[in-house]
Amino acid sequence: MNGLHGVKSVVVIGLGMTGLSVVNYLKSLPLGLTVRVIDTRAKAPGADLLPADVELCAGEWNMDWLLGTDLVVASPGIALSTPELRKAAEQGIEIVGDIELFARAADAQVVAITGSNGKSTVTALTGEMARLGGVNVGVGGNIGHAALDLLGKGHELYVLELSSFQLETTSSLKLKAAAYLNLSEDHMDRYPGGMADYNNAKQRIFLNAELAVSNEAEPETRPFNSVETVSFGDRNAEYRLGIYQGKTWLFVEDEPVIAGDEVALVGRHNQYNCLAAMALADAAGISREGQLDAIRSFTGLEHRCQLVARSQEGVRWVNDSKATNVASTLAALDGLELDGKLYLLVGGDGKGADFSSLKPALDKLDVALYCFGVDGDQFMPLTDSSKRVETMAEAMAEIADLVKDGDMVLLSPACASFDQFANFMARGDAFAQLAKAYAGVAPRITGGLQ
Ligand code: UMA
Ligand code: ADP
Repeated sequence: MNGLHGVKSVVVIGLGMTGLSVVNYLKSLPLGLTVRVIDTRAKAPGADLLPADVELCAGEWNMDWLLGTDLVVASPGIALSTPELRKAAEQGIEIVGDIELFARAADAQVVAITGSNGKSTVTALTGEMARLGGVNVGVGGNIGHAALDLLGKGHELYVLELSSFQLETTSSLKLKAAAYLNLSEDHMDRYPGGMADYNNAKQRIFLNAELAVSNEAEPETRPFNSVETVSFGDRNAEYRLGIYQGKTWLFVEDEPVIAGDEVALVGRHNQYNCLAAMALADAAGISREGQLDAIRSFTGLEHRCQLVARSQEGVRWVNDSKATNVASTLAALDGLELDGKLYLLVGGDGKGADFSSLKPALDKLDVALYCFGVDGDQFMPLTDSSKRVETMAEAMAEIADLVKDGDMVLLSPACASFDQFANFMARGDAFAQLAKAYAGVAPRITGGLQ
């Protein structure tokens, strides 16, 4: 079962992680398909790993290939509005993404997660719940492990993180449950129609879902279609935070299931992330015991509010490089209480965002704002003492001479990294390396800020 009946030739657009997984998958099928790849980059990242019988056109479009094929598989980094892809679509050529191919071949139940922030955390946590609940689980998608690479490994459950780009090219993914965590401004360079377009793409997660998991506080995350819905939140949500024996607990319906202070992840946003993961896990039949074991032990992923160094003087360096939009930076600042000053590093590729909503959160803090990267200027009006620097390293060097006991240096840039780094991981690694050097002590890595 692969849904490729009648297809003889496929053109794959993009040869990054997705494109390569698509090529490998297509070549593994006993269909004798002719597979060709177009990548608009002169140096396509996966070129060295391409099977010898797969032709590559790099640095330009080959319209003969594109318009002469039966099927196009587009990587998420390529917009469907690209004129060449529009032309192919106008000529009636089917264009899908890797997740659609996965959907047509998936051999076990699937749950999936989308949203502007928290996707990777909820995906990894749900996967951990399944693993600790004794389920052979495959975790992948936008989290950094191509979904097609999970197939054929005997998994009993798939947990997929899905970006809006991936959802745009997916139409038949059957989901046991689908979570839409939140919606905030991001990727406006890809959605000229604004937030409505971005939301429409995310809503596609519910197209063939048995259960929707929505955020009670964000009506946009409720399905447009009539799929059964549960929500997470504070008030009437099935999965909610509430007070029990004088402290915050995570509730399912009326039952308090785990105290907030037993959650290994830090911050209120992460307690909501746990609730969303529990809703998905319940739908997938994962035991409550496995769920709670994961909530107690999962301290989070790298580059998300991660303490990477602490000096003998008590200065902390925190890597939140994955904060690539305003809402994620706001989540890092929310409830932050410091004895000293916050040195906040922001900037990079702003993706057309409006950063003014950071101002109220910054006004509440004793903060020195360092603005770097191609869109650094856009942050300058946010505080009176903002400093413009060219690079993150330049800011780090300057800050190292200023920090005192109780201060925190936080990289939570609210921007993508592509102007100066290969990706957010490279940016976070560079920060951590400098932080360790300036702290002058062996790092103590933990999952959170406090
Ligand atoms: N590109 C070109 N020409 C091409 C193809 C791609 O210039 O012909 C550029 C794109 O504009 C983009 C870059 O190359 O900047 C990478 O695009 P890609 O589609 O080749 O990316 P992959 O390496 O396949 O990685 C993708 C996801 N990346 C994107 O959607 C941009 C990865 O998510 C994901 O982990 C991987 O598939 C496996 O599913 C990363 C990401 O940044 C983490 N996602 C965005 C986000 O989370 O905000 C959506
Ligand atoms: P995504 O995969 O959607 O980018 P991550 O789990 O990688 O989400 O987290 C990205 C950023 O968003 C990090 O800075 C993290 O601290 C922050 N974050 C995580 N969960 C939430 C949430 N529920 N609301 C807002 N920000 C969040």
